[in-house]
Amino acid sequence: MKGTFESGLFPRVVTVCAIAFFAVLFCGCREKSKRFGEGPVDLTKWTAINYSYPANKQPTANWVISEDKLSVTQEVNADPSIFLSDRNLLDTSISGTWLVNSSSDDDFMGFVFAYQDPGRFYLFDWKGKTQADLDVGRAEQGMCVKIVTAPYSGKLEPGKPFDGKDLWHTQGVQGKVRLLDHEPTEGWKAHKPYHFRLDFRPGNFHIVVKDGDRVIYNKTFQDATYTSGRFGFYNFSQGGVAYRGFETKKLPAEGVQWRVFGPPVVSFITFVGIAFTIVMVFGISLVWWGVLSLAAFVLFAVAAIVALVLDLGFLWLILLSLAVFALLVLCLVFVAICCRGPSAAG
Ligand SMILES: [Ca+2]
Repeated sequence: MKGTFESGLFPRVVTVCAIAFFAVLFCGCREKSKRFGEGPVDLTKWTAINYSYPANKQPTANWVISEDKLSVTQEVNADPSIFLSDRNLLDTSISGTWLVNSSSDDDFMGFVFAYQDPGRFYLFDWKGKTQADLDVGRAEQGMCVKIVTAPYSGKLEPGKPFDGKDLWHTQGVQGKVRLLDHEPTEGWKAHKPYHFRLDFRPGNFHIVVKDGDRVIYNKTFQDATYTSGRFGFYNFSQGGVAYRGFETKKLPAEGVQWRVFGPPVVSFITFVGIAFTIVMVFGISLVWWGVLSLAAFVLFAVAAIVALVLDLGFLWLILLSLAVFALLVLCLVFVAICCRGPSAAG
């Protein structure tokens, strides 16, 4: 035992574990800073993702942000485009208004969410009028929710990850776009503001579209293809669409009890089991088992409270619990070695 202290093993183990603990905490806080907060959505750091279909001969979208940075207009009858947030949407409600400031055309506007990359996201779109096109298929009037799962090579190229029909065809395209829901609602009308709201939680989301107080679309979906990701305004072949006054609000996370306390509780029970085994195998006093179990309880409770107060994501709570777990197991091994040392010598 003396040798262990003299060799500086204990301080080194504690230092390494403390660094790991705070590294996890730091990463968790950084991750949190990438999520939407509450209040009006500032569009300054949003970016355009523009797809290109050479066969369409349509120009590239042009997103123009207002002076106050709170609204944006897509001005051109263009190939599909996304105006993408810089933040992730998780356990959050986002709402705002959009309208078409143009009397011509009847194509798509909408939203993407849980965006992973240019080929993978959820898409909500609204087509003004049914249109069957020989080249690209039939786009039906109304609102759709689609799951986009197109392989993305890491570079946006003409016709990739989509070509003309993929986002046009209401029924979707195998291997790229799967239709989750199509509601043959009325088409959108020009110069009329529509209110949109999306409540997004991992594994379920709820979409409401209203014209004033009149509800046009109101549906909840259970799907876990993508459980978090960025949000964006979507436009396909429809110029003059203004997206404005968007704001976010935190949602009470469903199953929050389990999500906050689950990983620490599981880690604690596992640790107590491992500690008991080591105590028995090494013939150490059960007092040590009691002391370490109490320490484990306190540390895991602290981890859960830290995660709750800092509003860290579920993944970071798991990592935090694992860091605490590693710290405790190392302490346990240290105690086992120290306690065995003198008896082996004697
Ligand atoms: Ca058009």
